[in-house]
Amino acid sequence: MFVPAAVVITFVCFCSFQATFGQDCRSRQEIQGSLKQVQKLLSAHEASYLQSLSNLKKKINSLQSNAGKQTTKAANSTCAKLDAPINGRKLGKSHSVSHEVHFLCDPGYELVGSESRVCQESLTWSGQQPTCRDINECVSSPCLNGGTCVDEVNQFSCVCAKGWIGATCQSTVPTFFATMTNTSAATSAAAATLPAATTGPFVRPSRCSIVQGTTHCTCEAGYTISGRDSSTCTDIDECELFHNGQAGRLCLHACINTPGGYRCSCPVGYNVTRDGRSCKDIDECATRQNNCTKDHMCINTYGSFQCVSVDCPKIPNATYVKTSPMRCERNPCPVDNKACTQTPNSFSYHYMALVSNLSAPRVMFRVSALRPMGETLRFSLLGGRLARRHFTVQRSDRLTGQLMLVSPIQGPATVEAEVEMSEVEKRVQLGKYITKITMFVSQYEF
Ligand SMILES: [Ca+2]
Ligand SMILES: [Ca+2]
Repeated sequence: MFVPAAVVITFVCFCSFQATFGQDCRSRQEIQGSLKQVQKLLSAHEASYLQSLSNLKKKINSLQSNAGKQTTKAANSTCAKLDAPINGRKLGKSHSVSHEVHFLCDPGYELVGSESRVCQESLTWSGQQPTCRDINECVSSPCLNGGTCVDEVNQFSCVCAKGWIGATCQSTVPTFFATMTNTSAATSAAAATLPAATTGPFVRPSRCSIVQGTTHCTCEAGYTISGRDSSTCTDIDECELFHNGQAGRLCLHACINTPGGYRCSCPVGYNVTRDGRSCKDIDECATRQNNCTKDHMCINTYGSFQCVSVDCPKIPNATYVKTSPMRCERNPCPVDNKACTQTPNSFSYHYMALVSNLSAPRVMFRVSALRPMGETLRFSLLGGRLARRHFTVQRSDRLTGQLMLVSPIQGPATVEAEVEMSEVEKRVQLGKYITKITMFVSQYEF
């Protein structure tokens, strides 16, 4: 806008200069014509200038008005607080415009209504307030063999047809139960308890009561109504029901069904643990339940124990003496007896108890030199074919070798492995030390 004005002014000055000196100036008419043109131009620019100012003012007003509106909105731009549905949860705490909240139902319930709702510009929520409805677990007809499904929160129960038993009526009632279930129908007296009918330990009368004209019968814990005859409760065979880990194995070893319950049993050599389901080895060595003699050592094993004694090896050219119950050392070799110096300096004995089928690979045993010896230590596996099938020896650091289990051992078994550690300097063997490890592997995986 100011640039054209400057141009105009320059033009006017040029003309007035020429008019003052008057010699080569154009005629007065020409000057007046020019002045009129300049006036026109000025008017046009003035109009344009005013128009721009007016536009600018309008824009400023509009911006001020918008800013005002937004400030008002920010002051209370939240939607009303939403509650979580009963038996459900609400995710998202912000109730501001354009924020979302989500809804979830507890297990066993399904959402009816909007899964998510948005706080809209109008400060109202989109969608409908959801509710959580109990899922009818009976829809999939889970009860087998003519059983009737009863829907409960997050679960169902089956009232089995006569002759069937189990959570989904999947098993037949053993014949000795079936013969005892023919008792009288439920009593009509409200809140009455049936007298004990002619029942065996696996069959009990139910407790029935009438609530609003309907008979409800319940059983003692561990029993279930197994037929249409609701007056009789039959023991639940938990061992059968949880056979092979349908819902996790009940017992680590064996399951025994009992009237109203079950119990677990363990093999000889184990006690049932406090939770009643697992087996714990009996430490016969600690509890004097062993028959090891004085010159033997008792080694506790899984499910049993072993009596062991160390006899020092008889090797030509060398003699060994026991320096501790588990160690034999070679007597000093006579001077210049090279055959003697080639024999092992010592034998150490170790005994380990393992469970059957222990997963591999894993480190079973470490052999370390107590002090730096020679230039190099070499570790190697000695022993029979069985040892080579299951073990390998690796070096784990400069002074340590480790016996690794590389394939699981199926018990019961006794496996021996020998780790030889040799001290070498300038390719000459300075000494070798044997560690014998005997592993007693149990019959079971516990
Ligand atoms: Ca039982
Ligand atoms: Ca034992």
